[in-house]
This record gives sequence, structure tokens and C-alpha cells, in this order.
Amino acid sequence: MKRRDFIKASVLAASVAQASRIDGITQTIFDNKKVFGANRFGLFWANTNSAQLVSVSDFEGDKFPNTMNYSLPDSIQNENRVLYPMVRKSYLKAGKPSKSELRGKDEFVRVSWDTALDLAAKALKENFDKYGAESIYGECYWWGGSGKVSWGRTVAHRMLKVLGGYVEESGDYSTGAGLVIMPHVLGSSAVYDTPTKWKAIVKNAKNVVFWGTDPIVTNQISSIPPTHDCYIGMQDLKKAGTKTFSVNVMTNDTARYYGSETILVRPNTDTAMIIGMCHHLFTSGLYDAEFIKKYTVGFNKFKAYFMGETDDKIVKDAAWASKICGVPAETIAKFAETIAKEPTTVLIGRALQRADHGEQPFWALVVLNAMLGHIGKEGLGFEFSLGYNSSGGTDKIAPVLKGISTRISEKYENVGGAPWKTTKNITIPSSRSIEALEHPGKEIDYDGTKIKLPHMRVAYMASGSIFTRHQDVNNIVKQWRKFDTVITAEPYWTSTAKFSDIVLPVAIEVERNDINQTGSTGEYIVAYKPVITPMGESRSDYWICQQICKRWGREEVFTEGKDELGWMREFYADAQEQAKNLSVSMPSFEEFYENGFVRFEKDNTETELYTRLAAFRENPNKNRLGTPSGKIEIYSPTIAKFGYSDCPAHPTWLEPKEWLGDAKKTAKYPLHIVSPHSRYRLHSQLNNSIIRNFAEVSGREPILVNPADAKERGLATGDIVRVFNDRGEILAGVLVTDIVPPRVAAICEGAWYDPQNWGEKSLCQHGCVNVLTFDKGTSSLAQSNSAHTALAQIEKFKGEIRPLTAFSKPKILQSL
Ligand SMILES: Nc1nc2c(c(=O)[nH]1)N[C@H]1C(S)=C(S)[C@@H](COP(=O)(O)OP(=O)(O)OC[C@H]3O[C@@H](n4cnc5c(=O)[nH]c(N)nc54)[C@H](O)[C@@H]3O)O[C@H]1N2
Ligand SMILES: Nc1nc2c(c(=O)[nH]1)N[C@H]1C(S)=C(S)[C@@H](COP(=O)(O)OP(=O)(O)OC[C@H]3O[C@@H](n4cnc5c(=O)[nH]c(N)nc54)[C@H](O)[C@@H]3O)O[C@H]1N2
Ligand SMILES: [Mo]
Repeated sequence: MKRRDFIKASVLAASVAQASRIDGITQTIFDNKKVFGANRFGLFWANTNSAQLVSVSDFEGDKFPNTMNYSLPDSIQNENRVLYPMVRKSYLKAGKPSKSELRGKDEFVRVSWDTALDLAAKALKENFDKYGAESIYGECYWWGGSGKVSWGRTVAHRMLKVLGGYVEESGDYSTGAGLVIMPHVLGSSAVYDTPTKWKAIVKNAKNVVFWGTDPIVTNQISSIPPTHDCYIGMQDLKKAGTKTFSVNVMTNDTARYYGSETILVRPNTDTAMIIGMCHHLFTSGLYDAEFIKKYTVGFNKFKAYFMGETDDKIVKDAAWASKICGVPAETIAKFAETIAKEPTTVLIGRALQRADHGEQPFWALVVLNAMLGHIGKEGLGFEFSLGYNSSGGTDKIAPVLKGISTRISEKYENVGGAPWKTTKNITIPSSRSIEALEHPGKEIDYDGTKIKLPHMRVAYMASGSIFTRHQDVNNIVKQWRKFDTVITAEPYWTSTAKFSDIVLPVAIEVERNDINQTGSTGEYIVAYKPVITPMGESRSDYWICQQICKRWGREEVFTEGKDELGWMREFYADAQEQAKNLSVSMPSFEEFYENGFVRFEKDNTETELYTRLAAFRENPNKNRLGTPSGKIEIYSPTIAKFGYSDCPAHPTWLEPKEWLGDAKKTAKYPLHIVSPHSRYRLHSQLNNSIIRNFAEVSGREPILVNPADAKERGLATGDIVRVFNDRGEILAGVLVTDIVPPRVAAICEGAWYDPQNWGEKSLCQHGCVNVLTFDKGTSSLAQSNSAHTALAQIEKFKGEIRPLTAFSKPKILQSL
């Protein structure tokens, strides 16, 4: 088959939605194929037979292939795929919003694509026309699907921009507090800046501190297909025998890989420990006074605070810190001394700031590093970004692939009054959506401004999973009813899909066309191809959004006359142009598409030893930071002006809303629940697949419990327990282990939500940890989520254990 014909044929295979599977199978029986594929887990070979994905095998160019991808055939060809467009019965009957209290209880009715799209397009348009952008919740979120053309999040945003505007969230759940505090401290968002290279760290560091980070686990996935080069650097670090520390609430995989000296800190108390270290460095004369003088402002104000010269009169020494964080004072002092005296790199994770007052530990860590004085020396100082995205490997000399955006071409200014030109998106801080549903019109503080929470009426959900992502799930269930219409584009019957009115079945990476570039070194430009026929009638997010725009008479505004392959060609051609200037060669599009990838081989030696803030260290006048002073702000006059009691003007220890030091609260709920990211999935993704069998305990999400806590409660590994607090209750499977210290219990985020009764404050039978967490902004500054702040109690579950329903389909009617 000629290349062009091959492309046409595969597009056809993907686009004939009603094609009979039986015909497909008889035509293609025993046609073993090995096709290149890529997704957020990595690069792989997809082995197909008879139009099915039979297995996934390692791609040679992926340095450390991610075993998660082996579960792909099971997760993709799973019985809980949404096969057809569906509408909730009461909604369909009325042809408009109806009986939202029956969401999650009503049956779904299979409908044609036309019916589903008509209803979705109508709900969006009518509400936008009547109530404006504030009525449309279009945040969507992040981790579902990928690609430069048909990623659900971007195309949904583009579609809602074509409508005129929508409600979006600034920042993110990952590092929302860091993103807002860092511009005040370092003059840039910092958390997403280019990170220091592993090579530079391995070459120069005598100590590497993993502070609240577990990169062995979290580097497995990436926002763009990873080639996992980071693990080369991480392996080299081990080979070099560099001393490592892990400051954490448990002994995590990274600490075990390196055999790190683990300093166990009480959850959410790192700020106190860091301030205690600063006090010790200052009083013992071990801090770098010259660095502080040359590169920072406001040290004296912070010094007065930790020396007990401010209103509270408390000397914040190591002994003071020890009482709060649980680390012996001598350990705090010795640790501070070691990392001050020897070349040290501090790698900072994000869980630290996904907690009440999450701005503080990030700020405090920057200040501690300023006192250590290593910042900007080759491979040394602090780093926020080596815990994900496979970062820190050697860059390739490669073009940068463009992608579809929400920018609407000026060509279409005469279409439909071009509402996107006159309307503006409404932006609320990340994770404040449920608060908006609960209190529309309420004014909240945010980074020196006031934000009025919008009155949202319609939700368009794609690429995200709110019931596993967001905090206080029982409250989500309650507030979610306030939406008149919920439209969800999903490949699976997730809880979000089940709690919707209109469900649009989505084709995922191996079922559709797209293009992407690998991260973080840029080594490959990759093609996503429909290697199997999309399940049921599922279609790409791009196609879905295009069809909705078509119903508003604005199809071309969305497509600019291009289908997915058309966009792929355009982005590829742009990369070819760049490649010419870089003197690297790229094959024709057809050749690239057939092959599945193009590789850029040449290392970029210029950035090989890149170190964060090296330029600033070298010349602070020429390379001023973006802060008002141009220096690191230990005290921020800007934040002082905001006058927030929950985010003062220098790093400050503030008690979290719930923590182990609060005797009154721990009397009832004595355990701190932390919810790290799982090595067995990407948030909630893959939890519906066979990989669950490697992770679960007694068919539930595991809860890691210390032997002492288990003994006190008569618990053994394999027991099913009820984990509860005032917000809710979940079941989980006990794993007794001293990986977690006494009074800390860990349940990974992302287990599918499985309420016994949809709609009431219900027991989750499966272990979705966010039933227990609370929904509160970190502070008036960032208003990000506080997912890692939660106390609870555990007891052996004595009730009836029912079969799980999380992974089953809802009741489906073939017609009304
Ligand atoms: N307690 C607690 N909660 C947390 C965290 C924590 O540490 N603790 N971490 C937080 C963080 S950092 C994050 S980033 C969030 C993650 O939150 P999300 O990004 O919401 O997480 P996912 O579970 O990956 O959701 C992706 C959804 O997209 C769907 N999907 C897959 N492919 C496609 C596609 O091609 N198209 C469409 N339309 N959908 C698709 C998947 O089935 C899945 O339902 O969770 C946050 N929540
Ligand atoms: N396999 C896998 N990898 C992922 C993801 C996934 O879902 N699965 N998600 C990706 C995403 S979206 C993100 S944002 C990143 C998240 O990256 P991180 O936020 O860095 O990851 P977490 O697992 O939440 O937490 C990292 C470590 O912090 C520790 N910790 C928790 N609370 C505290 C505390 O109070 N103090 C200290 N010192 N340590 C604490 C945890 O025990 C854990 O070892 O990971 C990315 N990588
Ligand atoms: Mo994240």
C-alpha cells in the first residue's frame, strides 16, 4: 500500500464509527501488526491482531520503558468503556435540564451522536447567550489524553472560546500554591522553569536532599510522552555514591532506592523544621552572609522573627522546631550543618505545598537555600522540577513542535458576531470550582485582588476526573446538583461520567490521529495513529468539539478548514522549517507518519550542565530577578501590603487546619492521612485495568498503616477497614508496614470513587481518599488545594462487604 493510501485507510478505519466489528475481524483476521505508539506513560510498540490491541512491548528509544503501559490493552478494551453517546433518562425525556437530583441514579439512554450533540450544543449556547461566560464551567483539567491537536483540554477550551468564553481556573492542583508565591520570592513562577541538569548535580553535589519528593515514582509519567532520560541521571547519582537525604513523612521508593538517610517529619510541619534550621545556621555562624547580602532582601525581618524579636517573642530554634515537627533537635542541627558545609542540592516535591498554608514550605525552602549559599553554583542549590516530566536529561538539538491553541483566527471576525472578541474568560483560582457552586457571587481574596465567584450553570468536562481529583467528595456530590447540565467527554464510565447528563464517548490515543514531541529532551516527534478501530462509536475530542461548533454555525472558526491530519501536517511543516535552521534533517510527512516517529540525535552540549539561577549568581545586576527588588525576597513588601493573616510577609510557621499537633482534634481523629501519587497509575487512570491487581489489598485501595497503629486497633494486613472523619468514610485494604511512621497513614490519590448510594453522604466502598480531605484554599494568597491536610480514624469494617461497582457501567436503556 502506498504511504498516502495507508494514511487514508487508517483514517477511514478510525472514522467509520458504525463499522461492524464482525466485518472488521473477518477482513483482518491474523494480520499481526507492530505499530509505534506514544502517550503520557512513554513510547511503545502496539501489537495488534484482528483489529485488537493484543499487547504492548518496549520501544528501544524509551530509556526506561514504563511498565504501566503493559496494562493498556486491558484498560483500553475494557468493559467500562463508554461505547455510545448517552443521555440521562430524565434529561432526555424533558429535552432539557431536569431532575438533577437523579444524577447518578437515573438510567442512561443510548442515543445517536446527533441527539447527544444537539442537546450539548443547545445547553451551552442557550446559557452563554442568556447568562454569559460565567455560566459555563470549562476548566476540564489535565491528564486525560494528550497530543498537539486533539488533547481534550485544549480543544474543549478552543470550542468554548468559539462560543465566546467560559470559566477557567488559574494555576493548577499540582503546584498552585508554589505558582503564586514564587513570583513574589523569585520573580517567576519558578516551579515550571527549566530545571538543573542531573549531570550537573551528579558532577558537583556531595549531598542531595529529596525534600517531600519521590521522583523514582513520579517521573514515570509526563505531560508529554516521556523518554525517561531522567533515570539515567538518577542511576548515575547512585553509582557516584553521593550521600542522599529524604525529608519525608514516610520512607518512600526513592529513599529506598538510594538507601537515603530519611528524616521523618510530621506531615505539614516542614516550615517549622526549616525555620529551626535557619535559626541554627544563623546562630552558629554557618550561614552564607555574603550570599544573603548580595542576592537577597529582607533577611533582617525574617531574622527578627526566628530570633524571637517580634510580637510572639518565641525563639524559633531547633528545639522549638522539634516539638512541632517531631524531628529530634540534634538531627535538625546536624542536618543543617552538613548541608551548609558541603556542596548540596535540594530537590523539592509538590506535596509540601498541596497543604494548608502550602505557600510557606516553598518560601522557607528558598530562604534556607539562600542561607546555605549554594544557589547558582553548578548543579547546586534548590530545584522544584526534577520530580516529574522525566526532566533533567541532556537536551537534543531539535525543533519545537507547535500545537493547536485557543486563539481564534482573525479571518473569522464576521462569523456570528465574533463573541470571542468581546467576551472574556472568567478566571477563578485553581480548585475553587466547588466553592463557586456553593457560593456564587461570593468575593474571595487572591494574590492581592478580590475575585467574585461566578454563577456556573453548565459544565463541559473532558480530560479530568473531578470526583477523584477534588477534595471533600461528599460536598462535590451535593454542589454538583447545582449545575443544570453536565456534559462529559470520557472514554470510561468514571464517576464523573456517571454523574453527568450527557456523556460523549471519546476515542483515546491508539484510536485516533495526533502528533506530539517527547519530553523533556525533545528527542522525538511522534505520530499517534489509529492502530485499532475506536471502541463502539467513540470519536476524538477534536471531532466532538468540531461537531458542537458546527451546530452554532461556527465549524470553520474551530477547524480553520483542517481535519486532524491537516493540523498535523501544518505543525510538522513548521518543525521542518525550524529544522532547516538547526541543520537537522527531517523526512517527509508521509514517511514520518508511516514510521511513527522522527528522532533528533544530536546532543545540545550548551545546556548539558544547566543550573537554575546560575546567571543570576554570576551577575545579579545584569540578570535581575523579576521581583520588585530584582533579588530573592526573603521579606516581600508586596505581600506585606496585602495584609493577609494566613500568608504573612516572610516565611512563617502557621498551624494547619488539621495536624498531629492539635491535641483536641487528634483526640477524635488521631491519624494524619497523606495521599501520594501511585506507582500503579496516573491519578485515576489505569485503575480500571489489570494493574489494579498488583496494587490492591482485599480488592480495595491500600492504606499503609504502621505496626503500632495496627496493633492498637487489632488490624492485620488484608483487613478491610473503615477510614473516616466528619467529612466522610471510605473502605480500604490494610497494609501493615513501617514504611509509614506511627500516626501517619497513606492512601494514594486516584482510586475510583464508589459510593454505596449515589447522592447521599455515602460510604465509598473502594477507597477514594478525597472523601476524607477538605476543600479549603491554602491561603488568601494562592487559594490552591489543601489535599494533604486531613486527620481521620481507622477501624475494622464490620458491615456488609458488597461487590464493587466503581468499574461497572450504569444501567443503560437502548431507547426511552
Ligand atoms: N488527595 C489528593 N488529591 C489530589 C492530589 C493529591 O496529591 N492528593 N493530586 C492532585 C494533582 S497534582 C492532580 S494533577 C490532579 C489530577 O487530576 P485529573 O487530571 O483530573 O486526573 P485523572 O484521573 O488523570 O483524570 C483524567 C480523566 O481523563 C479521562 N481521559 C483519558 N483519556 C482521555 C481523552 O483522550 N479524552 C478525554 N476527554 N478524557 C480522557 C480519564 O479517563 C480520566 O477520567 O489530582 C489532584 N488531586
Ligand atoms: N506514577 C505517577 N507519577 C506521577 C503522577 C501519578 O499520578 N502517578 N502524577 C504526576 C503529577 S500530576 C504530579 S503534580 C506529580 C506530583 O508530585 P509530588 O507532589 O512531588 O508527589 P506526591 O506523591 O504527592 O508527594 C511526594 C512525596 O511527598 C511526601 N509528603 C507528603 N506530605 C508531606 C509533608 O508534609 N512533608 C514532607 N516532607 N513530605 C511529604 C510523600 O510521602 C511523597 O513521598 O507527580 C506526577 N507523576
Ligand atoms: Mo499534578
